[in-house]
Amino acid sequence: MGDTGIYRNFIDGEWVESRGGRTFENRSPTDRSEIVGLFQDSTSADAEAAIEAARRAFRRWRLVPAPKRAEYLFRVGEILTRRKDEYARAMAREMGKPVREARGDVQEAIDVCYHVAGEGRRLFGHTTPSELPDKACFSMRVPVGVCGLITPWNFPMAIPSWKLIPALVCGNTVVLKPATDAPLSAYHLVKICQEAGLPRGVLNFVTGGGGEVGGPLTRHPDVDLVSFTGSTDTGRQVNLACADTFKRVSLEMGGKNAMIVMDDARLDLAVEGALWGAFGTAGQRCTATSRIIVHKKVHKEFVDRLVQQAAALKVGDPLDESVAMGPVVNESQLRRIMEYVQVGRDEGADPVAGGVRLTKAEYGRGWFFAPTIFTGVRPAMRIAREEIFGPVVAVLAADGLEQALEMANDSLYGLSSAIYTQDVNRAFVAARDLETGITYVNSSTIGAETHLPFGGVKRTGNGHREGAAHTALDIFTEWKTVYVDYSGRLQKAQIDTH
Ligand code: UN1
Repeated sequence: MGDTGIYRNFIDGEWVESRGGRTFENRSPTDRSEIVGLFQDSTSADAEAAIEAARRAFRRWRLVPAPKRAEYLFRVGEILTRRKDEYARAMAREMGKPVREARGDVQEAIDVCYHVAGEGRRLFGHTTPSELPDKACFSMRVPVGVCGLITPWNFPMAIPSWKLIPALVCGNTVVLKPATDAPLSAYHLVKICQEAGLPRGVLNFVTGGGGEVGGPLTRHPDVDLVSFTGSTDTGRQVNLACADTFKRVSLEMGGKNAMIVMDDARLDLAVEGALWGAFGTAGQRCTATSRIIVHKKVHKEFVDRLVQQAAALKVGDPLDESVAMGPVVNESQLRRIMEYVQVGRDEGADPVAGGVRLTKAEYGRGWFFAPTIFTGVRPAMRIAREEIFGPVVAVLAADGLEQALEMANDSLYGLSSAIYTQDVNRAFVAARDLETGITYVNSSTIGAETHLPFGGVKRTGNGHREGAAHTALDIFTEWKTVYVDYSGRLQKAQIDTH
């Protein structure tokens, strides 16, 4: 950080200003008059310098033994643990999630560091017998190269860590571009990596817009891999841009996650799960519960209880420990949410809770929207199909498990799903048949743990699974196959078998 709250880029081990000399403001969504910091509004020349630094550093970093690489990451976890509260508060200020949830975000990054640091002593490959005598063969993981990581604002420390920490343990070097709505949390992560002694150029940090910074990351021939989390529209652009130079691409995109509530469900659990699933992080999670499919027999009771509890949620300053829901991240998100609420009304759905922007008293200084519940939603309605990314949930009615599953699967997306039931048979059928990358039983659609594969099917992703799980290693390594012939025989003696 500079003297007046100016945060710089981190390129080749130095904190530097953008070559273009421009900055942008990071303002609090809770109080628009509050500037959290000024960040570099970088140009493509900055991004290119970062890519070149990462390319140079790759030559040495790939040769550092993985257990040694892991030691840096373990130290990052230790420093993060000490600063958890400080960083959680900064996060709450910059993007509006309640500080209790922000602690969970930092904790995810800590969990990733500790889990992945252990991976430095595994990174297992495969050995297998050769067809030939006196010949060994094995395959091992090798790094991919320079990774461009493009990260969102909703989990501004957790998601950068999901990508960064596995990338580094595998021996890659990185250029990280955080979302302009929440660059401070990513800055903290980078700062700690520097403190942990990571060699220069291994991690580079460039803030700024998608065009100037994201563009070069997706097009530059020296970037080997791009990992992106964000909207499906931007993901498509990233994918198309990366196709030109055949980059490896990992995409985590939208969701329209359904929770099924059966007639035998424990309604106390289901209502509480729905509340946090729908309104946690103001509904701005890709795993947020945005559809609730309720068995007709319990529909009325479930909705009554949900509406009552939603009305009791305390909305306000995310730094207040008793607040359950903060503002949404920015004005354009707020407008989008308001548009969708209008769409829902026009489609004939019934807004039984919320549906309005909150503007009274201190709400007027930020981007607050009331927890909103629509009932009478039919599967064809846009509010049942499109990702809103705000505190808006659509309730649909079903007359049994089969219909509920059909409705849940009637979506372009496939990230997370949930079923509330006391019937073990129904639970297993749902776990098998819900077309999503993650399914919860008697727990909401949110709350993924970092050491399990995270990702979705259909238009949510492109087949990869991120997080700290072994599947992240598949993203950040290439397989190298090695044959060692120790027979001393001429090749022609083997020719008839190959
Ligand atoms: C996301 O919303 O992009 O599942 C990630 C969860 C979190 C991760 C969400 N642990 O709620």
